[in-house]
Amino acid sequence: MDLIRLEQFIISQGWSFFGVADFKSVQEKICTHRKIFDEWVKKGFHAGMDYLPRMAEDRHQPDRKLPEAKSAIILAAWYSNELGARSLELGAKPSSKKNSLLAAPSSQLPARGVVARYAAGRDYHKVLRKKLIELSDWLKLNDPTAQTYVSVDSGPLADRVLAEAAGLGFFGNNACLINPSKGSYFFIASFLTTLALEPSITKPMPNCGDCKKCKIACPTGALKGGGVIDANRCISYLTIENKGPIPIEFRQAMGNRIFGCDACQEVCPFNVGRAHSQEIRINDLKSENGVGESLDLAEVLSIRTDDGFLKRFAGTPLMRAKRFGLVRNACVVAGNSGDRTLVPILQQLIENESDGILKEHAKWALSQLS
Ligand code: B12
Ligand code: SF4
Ligand code: SF4
Repeated sequence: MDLIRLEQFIISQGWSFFGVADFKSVQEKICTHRKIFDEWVKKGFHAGMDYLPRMAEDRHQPDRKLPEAKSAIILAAWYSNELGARSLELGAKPSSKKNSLLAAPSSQLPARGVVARYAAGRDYHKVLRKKLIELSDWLKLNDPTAQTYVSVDSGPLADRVLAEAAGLGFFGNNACLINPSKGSYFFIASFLTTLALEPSITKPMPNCGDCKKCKIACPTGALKGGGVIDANRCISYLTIENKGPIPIEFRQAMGNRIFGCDACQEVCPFNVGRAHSQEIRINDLKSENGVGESLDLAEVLSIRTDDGFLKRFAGTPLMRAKRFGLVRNACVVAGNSGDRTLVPILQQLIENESDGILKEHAKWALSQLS
């Protein structure tokens, strides 16, 4: 396989950077990771994400997916730069429920909820998977003996462990994979092949040193140190994966984050000042082609049916939360907003909604606004 042509094809597809790892070295890293993963699950840090331990066997034996795998190509795509959504500024820990930073600038703009940067564009699973399949077709055209297996995020592969093995970055204390010269606002996509490709030359990586900025900035105390996260406390988990209520103790700390959270990345010195090296090269991942950086709370609170939700959010990462999750989150953000113009919409929600959990969240929001 001509590596220069492979690289040219990958770059022409819009990937930001990539690395190649020898499959054996990937397997070794995954063995070390298994202990960390099992310990994490034993402590219950996976919260309600039962699919993680369920997929554990496949996840730790990637050769089950492609028995003759010899190489892994791990690809990174920027989804934002540090100039994107600013949940830190707008959604900082409220010191009181009347916090002026959280309030809508009344009479001017409708109150809005901040969408985490990774979710502002089109659904990355679909966008990146399509690119991986194109890459697979290209590879097979060049070498018909090649077999491949592709996965982005939801597949049973430990994306960050593979990315670390391919030299894309190091594990930060904020539990993200960080590229030392570029930062962490990138998706990771994994591509296994039976072709024996030349592995990338990996550079020695830095580490976090004495820095604790992410731990201090985390509004809910979800970072336990050493890159370990307790998902039960993480706003990203609570607003996206969680199928039940948002525990009362975390509601004020959510601030105006309606979907996901970036606080632990926004303060990271590896991201700050790096906007120039975080150019989004795949158009569908740009916020102008998706839901954008924030949502109008009144609009979200007025979505009464699953069909209405589908019409508004089809093809975006927000589908993951379903109508239930997004309306639940919007109630919490409304309660934190200080914007009393939302009171009638919340009252209507209480009257017309059949879901008891949503009613309770709307009541909580009203109590915060009264
Ligand atoms: C479950 C999951 C979550 C959970 C749990 C998060 C977590 N940190 O584990 C929740 C819902 C909270 C979540 C949140 C987010 N997620 Co998420 N998530 C995943 C998913 C599906 C599995 C991750 C997992 O298995 N976690 C369990 C831990 C134990 O395993 P791990 O993350 O693979 O590895 C960690 C440890 O094992 C440890 N480790 C491993 N080996 C070693 C060795 C040493 C020496 C050390 C010190 C540590 C260490 O460090 C790793 C990083 O923490 C992956 C996709 C995938 N298939 O891997 C995406 C993924 C991790 N998420 C991603 C993103 C973008 C996010 C958010 C930024 C979204 C947002 N803005 O809201 C946040 C970030 C929150 C955070 N600070 O981590 C990206 C991360 C890209 C990157 N550059 O790191 C991924 C890789 C998706 C993708 N393919 O792009 N996510
Ligand atoms: S995503 Fe938000 S809540 Fe989760 S660990 Fe990072 S700062 Fe904390
Ligand atoms: S904020 Fe500091 S401690 Fe946290 S990941 Fe970045 S460098 Fe590491």
